[in-house]
Amino acid sequence: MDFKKLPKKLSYYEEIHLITHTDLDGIGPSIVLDAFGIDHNPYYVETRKIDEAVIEKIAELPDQQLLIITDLSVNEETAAAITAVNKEPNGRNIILIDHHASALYLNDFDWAEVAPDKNGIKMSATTLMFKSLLDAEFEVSPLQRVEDENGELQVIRPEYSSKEKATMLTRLTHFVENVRLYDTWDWHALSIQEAADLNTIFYARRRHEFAKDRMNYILNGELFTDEDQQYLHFSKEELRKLLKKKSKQMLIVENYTLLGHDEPVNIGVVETDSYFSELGNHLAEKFEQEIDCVFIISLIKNKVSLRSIGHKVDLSKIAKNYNGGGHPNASGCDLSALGMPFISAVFEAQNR
Ligand SMILES: [Mn+2]
Repeated sequence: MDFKKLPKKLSYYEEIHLITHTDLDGIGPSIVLDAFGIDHNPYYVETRKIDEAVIEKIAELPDQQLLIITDLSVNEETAAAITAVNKEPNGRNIILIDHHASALYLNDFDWAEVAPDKNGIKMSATTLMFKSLLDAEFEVSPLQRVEDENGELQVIRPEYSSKEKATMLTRLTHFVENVRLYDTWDWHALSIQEAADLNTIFYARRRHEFAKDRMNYILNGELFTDEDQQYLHFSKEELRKLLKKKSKQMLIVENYTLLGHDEPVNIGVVETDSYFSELGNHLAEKFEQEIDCVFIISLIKNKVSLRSIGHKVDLSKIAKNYNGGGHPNASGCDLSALGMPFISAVFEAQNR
């Protein structure tokens, strides 16, 4: 994909759709597009539902409309469907921007850009979206959505001075970097708490309110609202308690063989449904001598969050074998795919 051609392309389309991930790095590209004044319809999709969602969208995508996919990757079958759409003469087009190493094969297609890192810096989807728009010489010029007399949201495009645009670009850059720091876990190594706080607030707030308040940040310079600040204060205490409790509860499944990894591993297993990354990292560090990775399971959600530190295991390869995917140190898969052998091993660890 020649992203330099983006500006011409974006103004050419009658409507733009964005299919993106449900996490912070998923909403990031939508906020970036808004900040650059590019109106679009966002759809938030779980990793496991992406192919279904894209195929469905293709079926209803009208002529002269663009679909952008960010922070998610499609399988080969969907990739073939996208290639076919892009060859049609009706002006429909689909592009994909992702940073997951497991999606590198999509770079064979001219409609995709997959870059896990650039110049030695780990990328996030939000950063890649931001960079491609900057490279394409887009200007920060936030569109705003206001309710009209019928309660419907109308897009307005205020005029900004070049000084205002420069200030807003600095703020947007800061927001984008915080998303990148969080998504790549660089915030942890660099001890940048603000990035983790941004993620906490993302999960605490309703998605559209989060987006609206971050747009207010770009306009006014206040990253967290008073309500956000109060929540952060409360949640830090909650997190401290959770880390302590789960450190005590963690079971160790020893010498367990996983698909996608040659040697048997020791797995620290806990159950929770919040703070996966904070908890996973905390346990992986605390029990570095005893375990190779942490599996955080949620039976209700049929979800397992895989976390590790260092290079002992490539979790993305393991997760791929269990209906999931992700990064070497942070991935996710289905509990049902790990299946009864794993669950039995957990019970055995419990009885030891
Ligand atoms: Mn991401």
